Amino acid sequence: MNISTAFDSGSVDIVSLERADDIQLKIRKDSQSDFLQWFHFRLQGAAGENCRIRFLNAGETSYVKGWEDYRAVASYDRKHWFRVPTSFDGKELTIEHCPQSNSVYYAYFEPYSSERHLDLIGMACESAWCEVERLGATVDGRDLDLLVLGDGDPAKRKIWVTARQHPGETMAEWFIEGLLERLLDEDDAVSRSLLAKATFYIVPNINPDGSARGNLRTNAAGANLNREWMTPSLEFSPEVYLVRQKMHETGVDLFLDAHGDEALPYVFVAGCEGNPNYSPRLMQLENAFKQYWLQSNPDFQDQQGYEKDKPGEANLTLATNYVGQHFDCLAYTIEMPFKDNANLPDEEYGWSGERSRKLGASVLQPIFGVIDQLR
Ligand code: GEM
Ligand code: ZN
Repeated sequence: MNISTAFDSGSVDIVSLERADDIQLKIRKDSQSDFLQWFHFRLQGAAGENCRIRFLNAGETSYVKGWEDYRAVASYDRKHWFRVPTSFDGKELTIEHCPQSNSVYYAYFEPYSSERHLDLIGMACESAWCEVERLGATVDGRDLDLLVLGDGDPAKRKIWVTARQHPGETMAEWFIEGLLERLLDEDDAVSRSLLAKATFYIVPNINPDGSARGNLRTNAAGANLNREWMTPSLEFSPEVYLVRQKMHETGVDLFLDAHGDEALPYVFVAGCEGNPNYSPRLMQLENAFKQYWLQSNPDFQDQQGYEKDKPGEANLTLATNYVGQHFDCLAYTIEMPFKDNANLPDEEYGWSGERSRKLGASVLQPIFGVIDQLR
């Protein structure tokens, strides 16, 4: 048998590979950081074996509640991912699976590769409505890609969408893929109406280094990008520095930041209720946005989510809070589950790349609902 991680977002440490029914692994820490949760590896030579894969340090990971009712994903062809029997005893996470092939991949969530990212950029640029702009270099020297959709008319609204500040939250880039595909559909009336009213600035992956490295939460320098928005630096968090700089050039009328949540099995949003500038206008915009989304996509719900920030106590180092405060605009963190949507469970797949894509396409409805009220 063999286990390898020498591929995009591959990450796990091998403790023992002596017996298929007692494979012992450890989840690896993020670069220059103590965060740990993401895993992605290839197992070869175990076809027909009743494999028992134990993650010995699951009880020491960043989000231990993420293992309750969690099932890992597996794939033979790296395109079709399915859930496999998984259990957590408070200390170890155990996958029990009999691979049908001598090559099988296991991951924390359905991966979104660097190559697929570059294909997404390529697909978008095929459209006459979309230009790609290189904002600069990441810590490891990758291009930081910005997609600009629309004619850039300064009179139009500016809608910014970012994804994968936390690179292991791969559902965020699946979400962007679905959003982009619909926004660039010339037969879609909502898309055409939106592009007549707004310019979209979309960053499909603000942390490409962390994605390729198999990090859950940090960039190559160990920065949690979603705590860098007050004082980003070109050395430690160039990805935030460059996006923020561009936002200051264009202005922002609506901001969405796509994430995944390890523990809560729901799709939800987190707003700016704790910001110093939070106002009845922003509250009304947040409520309208949620109502439009509730009416158009039952995968979205507003009963479960993060505890609300107390007035004036928001942490302005977070993207949504910083942008909402600085630009006095509607700003939301969008959360998707690593597990499943408990309101609409899918036994075979749980929450998935495809459901994230469909959710991304559906977010155009609430954007369309509030576009004329943003200012
Ligand atoms: C979260 S954002 C947390 C927002 N919390 C409240 N109460 N508004 C983070 O960065 O920790 C996003 C994520 O990682 O999914
Ligand atoms: Zn996140």
